[in-house]
Amino acid sequence: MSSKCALITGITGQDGSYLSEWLLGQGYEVHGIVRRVALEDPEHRLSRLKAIRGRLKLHAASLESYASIHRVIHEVQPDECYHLAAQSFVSYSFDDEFSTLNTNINGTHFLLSAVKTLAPQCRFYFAGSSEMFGMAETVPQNESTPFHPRSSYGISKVAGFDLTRNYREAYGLYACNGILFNHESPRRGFEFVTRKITSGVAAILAGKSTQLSLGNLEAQRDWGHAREYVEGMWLMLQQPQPDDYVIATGECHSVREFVELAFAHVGLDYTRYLTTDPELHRPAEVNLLKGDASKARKVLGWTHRVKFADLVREMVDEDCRALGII
Ligand code: G4F
Repeated sequence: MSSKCALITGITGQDGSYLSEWLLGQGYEVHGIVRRVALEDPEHRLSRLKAIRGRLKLHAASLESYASIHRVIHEVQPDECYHLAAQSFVSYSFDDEFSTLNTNINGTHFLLSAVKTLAPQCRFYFAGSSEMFGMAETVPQNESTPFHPRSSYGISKVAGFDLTRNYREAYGLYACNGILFNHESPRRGFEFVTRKITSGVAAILAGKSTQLSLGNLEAQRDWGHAREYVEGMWLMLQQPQPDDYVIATGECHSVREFVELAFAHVGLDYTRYLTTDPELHRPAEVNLLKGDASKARKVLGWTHRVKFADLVREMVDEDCRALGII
């Protein structure tokens, strides 16, 4: 057991909540950066942290303000910093490129700079993304695959990746990039396709809705379980040397397959409920993402355990349970 201190940005999100639970289980003192509005509306904004809220130390700060980041790093003096916060919804990044780039790039830069100045021994994790590969030249993608991002979100993640690597190389910071492929769970936000599907299935089953409207059904993603992916983040910061790692299952499935399986799990035929809406298609799509996590398996000993079909079923079951229909 450790008595280390960790600081998490994005602690209120899916990954932040699982990572907090994991770190508490390892004996860490866990701090989180949250927006002031979250502290003022805990019922809603801190809902994923409900079970562990009393064991966390939350600090109001904004990734848009260097002064507030500086204050938190100075106060907390973390041993490990997990930078998960971002505008992370790819679709939204097409509507507002400027705020996506500003928040995601400056937020990462502010944090790296504050860590370098005030806590240079702190180990730093940056949440990179498979969206950095975008229109990838090769399948599957690994740490050597060139980036070709297709959205301002993807571009902001490439910038964050480069900043993190540069702080490692230029200033000797122990800084790692995780290149995580899509990871889901019952805690996923409702705007992402997997949760939109599973909550939609539950609503149809409960008689609260009659159809599910989606965009591109043929896009393929490598979907894993978020609870396992946060263990990969932690493992990256426990190595003798900092490095960058792909975390993925190595299996990909289309959105259509996800839909089919989710409906079939509750005995429904998806073709009776599914509609498509051209408005939900993206101006530039990433058609096929499939990760090669062999480096993480070899060096970190990380491997995924939850199978695609089990992930879909768990998400549908949880959404049905929330509506009181199972
Ligand atoms: O669930 P999505 O919105 O996730 P996306 O764009 O792959 O990004 C997620 O994973 C990344 C890791 O690779 C993260 F970096 C990122 O922050 C985020 O967590 O969309 C998945 C696919 C896309 O191809 C999209 O076009 O589903 C397709 N899709 C089809 N209909 C839809 C819909 N996506 C959404 N959100 N809503 C739809 O109605």
